[in-house]
Amino acid sequence: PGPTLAVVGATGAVGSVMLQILSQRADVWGEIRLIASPRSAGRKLAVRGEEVEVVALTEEAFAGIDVAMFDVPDEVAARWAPIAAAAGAVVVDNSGAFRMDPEVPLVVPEVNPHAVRMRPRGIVANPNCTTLSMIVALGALHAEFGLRELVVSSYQAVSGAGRAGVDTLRQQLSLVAGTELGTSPGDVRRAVGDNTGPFPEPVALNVVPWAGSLREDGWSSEEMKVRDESRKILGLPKLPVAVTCVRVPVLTGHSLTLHARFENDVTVAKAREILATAPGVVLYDDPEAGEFPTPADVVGTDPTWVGRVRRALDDPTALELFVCGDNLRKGAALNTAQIAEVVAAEFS
Ligand code: 11C
Repeated sequence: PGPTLAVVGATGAVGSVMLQILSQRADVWGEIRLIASPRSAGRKLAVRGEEVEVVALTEEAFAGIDVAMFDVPDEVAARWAPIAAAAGAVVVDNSGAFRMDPEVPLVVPEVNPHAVRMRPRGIVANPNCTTLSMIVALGALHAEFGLRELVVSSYQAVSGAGRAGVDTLRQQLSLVAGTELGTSPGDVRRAVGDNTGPFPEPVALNVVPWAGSLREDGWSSEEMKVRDESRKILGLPKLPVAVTCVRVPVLTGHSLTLHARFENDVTVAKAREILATAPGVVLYDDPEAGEFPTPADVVGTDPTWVGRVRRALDDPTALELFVCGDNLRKGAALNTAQIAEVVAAEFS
């Protein structure tokens, strides 16, 4: 049998996508153990067509585990990932706790797979879903053209904020559907009430220019993650990056607009050739036919979808792009599974 795998946080929004992905991909694993908080212990979840009982997160739960995928809040990962690593597991962590630790590689298998081997703490980090929703396409363009500067705006789905985000949008939509709301100032806010869930403002019939928590000088944590993580993954520690993160009333599928400036002049033809052949990327871009990716069409799929490829009107070294990806799949569970598979290959 292959190496043993633990899924920590198996009952969460990303955890359940993880179990689907493990059931769909080529099976490289021996035992798969499902781990969650003590209150979920005893539940049975389906993976690889079998019902598996969830066990509580304890030190003993990692006995005999070779690889442990974590999808839990930052503070839970900060405490338990080192315990799992000390018990002998290679940890692949999807929280923000270790991403910027210089002794923890931050890996996207299509972009920097070699980084997986340099893991002195026994921990490999998985990027934030917003970074992941663009970085495969951007990495392919960087490999050819050499990235010099990046300006990003995100259009983030509510499932990035977990089950609470999904529940909030569904509930708000049920309150505004079929009404005249959205026609006078504050009417949506009054209808939705004070309970805006994990978002600072109503998200139904709205866009909210905020994700995460407040950082210095008015930046949000999500914006800082996109900047810091992109620099680390691409190996460009001084890359100028400007980011604005925005939440939109989409259940799943993060989208981003990118203005990417490169070392030399670029052509749309060459950019399209790179994007059409890059692993993990689908170019879907035919403006004459009105074809471009949207989150409603890419949800549930694995690739990073790219459309609206244009050369900047005022800068021949820059490209404008629209990218879209499933924030729970490539944005979280799929990339974690891909990293775990790279580690699993070391066992054969
Ligand atoms: C969101 N990207 O859409 C965030 C959620 O650092 O893994 C993921 C937070 C993280 O709200």
